[in-house]
Amino acid sequence: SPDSNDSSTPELEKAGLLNKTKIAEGGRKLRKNWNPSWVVLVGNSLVFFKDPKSQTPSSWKPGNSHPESSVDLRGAVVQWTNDLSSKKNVFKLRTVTGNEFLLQSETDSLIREWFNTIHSVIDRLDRE
Ligand code: I3P
Repeated sequence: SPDSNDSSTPELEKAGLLNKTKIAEGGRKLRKNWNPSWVVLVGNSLVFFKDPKSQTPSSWKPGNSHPESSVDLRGAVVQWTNDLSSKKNVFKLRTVTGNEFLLQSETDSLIREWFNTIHSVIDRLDRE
């Protein structure tokens, strides 16, 4: 479409199903609650959707679907962790506001791709 490179329409960089739990809010520890989440990386944000069965890669657009929450990646940190979960393939995402999430997949290659992509977005924002 003619608008596909409009700066007001950030490019969808990645979308997929991950297991997610929030473990801290504003630096305060939360009780874990793992759930499958449809995760969309678009522009500087990671956007989480509930009900992954009803989501498709094209349904991230505002109006098509209701995000559960959204994370600003500017100043965020990602870090692999073996200590914060009994699950394998877990990395932690911490935002500047002190929100912390664990993201996990049973598929090694898939979670590595997510880590690398998010990491590169954070690096790009750090250099701006
Ligand atoms: C938690 C649940 C989580 C587990 C967590 C448990 O119990 O089993 O899946 O995290 O471990 O406390 P509950 O359902 O009673 O809240 P992992 O799967 O990531 O290990 P934790 O307390 O050691 O973090």
